[in-house]
Amino acid sequence: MRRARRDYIDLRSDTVTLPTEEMLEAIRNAELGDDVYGEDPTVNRLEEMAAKKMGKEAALLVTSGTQANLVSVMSNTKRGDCAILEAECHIYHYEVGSISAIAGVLPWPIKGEMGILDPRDVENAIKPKNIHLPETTLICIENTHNRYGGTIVPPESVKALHKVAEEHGLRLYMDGARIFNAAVALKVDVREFTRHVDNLMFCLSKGLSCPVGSLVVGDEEFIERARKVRKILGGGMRQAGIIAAPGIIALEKMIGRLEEDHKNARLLAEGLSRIEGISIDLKTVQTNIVLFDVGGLGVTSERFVSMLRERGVLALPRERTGVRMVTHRGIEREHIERALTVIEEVSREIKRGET
Ligand code: TLP
Repeated sequence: MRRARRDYIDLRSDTVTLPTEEMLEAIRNAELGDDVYGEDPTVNRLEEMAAKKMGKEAALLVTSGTQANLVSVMSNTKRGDCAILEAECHIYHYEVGSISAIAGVLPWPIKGEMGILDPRDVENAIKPKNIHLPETTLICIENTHNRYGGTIVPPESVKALHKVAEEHGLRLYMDGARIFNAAVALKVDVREFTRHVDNLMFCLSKGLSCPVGSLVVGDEEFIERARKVRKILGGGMRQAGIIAAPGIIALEKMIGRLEEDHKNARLLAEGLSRIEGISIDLKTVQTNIVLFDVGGLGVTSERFVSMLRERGVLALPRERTGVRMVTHRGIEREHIERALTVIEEVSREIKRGET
């Protein structure tokens, strides 16, 4: 396998991870069939494994996290419904408005505390029965929460939201793109989170290092609907065992190592907190995402990120002065140390007015 961008320390996202040699070998040797007919044994095995791991009845392999969220929203609602979600969540910000454009659902954003919705705010937002109003049928949460910096929505908060959902006859769905990061960070079984939601998705192609794929997980009836919705969206795949094969390895072997990414994120965050002109809220650094602000240096994040790039470090600019870095497999302690040195150099240069 040839690796692109070998010379960069790529901290833009954990989506940039490449498959392991073992994954490539598994792809090569995967037993295949036509998954639209339900005949790909490798896909079937991955879906069974995923359902079991999450403590649910069934699972469905889809192409991406974005597709997983759309399939799930559509399978949990009907057109014209209203879905309550956290105001900074991925579904609302980064999925091209598909919740309204394609699902026909009215998103009802509520601000949470570090990504955690207050059950009272959720309860207040549920629409009463009234001829003028859409029907609220779904609550969406995100765990870990991307835009708050990989923060964890703890099991007790998920449970409290589930209680509200149950009392009002709504469903609770979790965008668990990085739910294993949350479980590893809290050292709990992932089912501590999943038992309190009706259904969820998680991604294979982030910290778990697979090249493609996400899984939607829930009860049999929901997954049957989701399978049909996936087909409507053109997401029915044929010999998808080549995607599922590395997924099986991910579930068997890649979860525990997420802890390393969390340690590296901590190291990075603590280093950043010592650099003058950079501000960071260490409370938000709970898993593998590090958000910081370069406003104190008097530059935009675009400029800051482009200066890092010139020196071999890749990061993502966020809004005017925010920067995001994400740790993942392939980023070792020495890369973090090197990145910190580069960030220090760039910050000093900016302060001396050399840019
Ligand atoms: N997030 C990506 C970008 O889209 C921002 C990233 O680099 O973090 N839910 C959550 C919480 C996500 O963070 C992402 C991806 C998705 C859904 C969508 O997954 P993909 O990229 O597979 O469509």
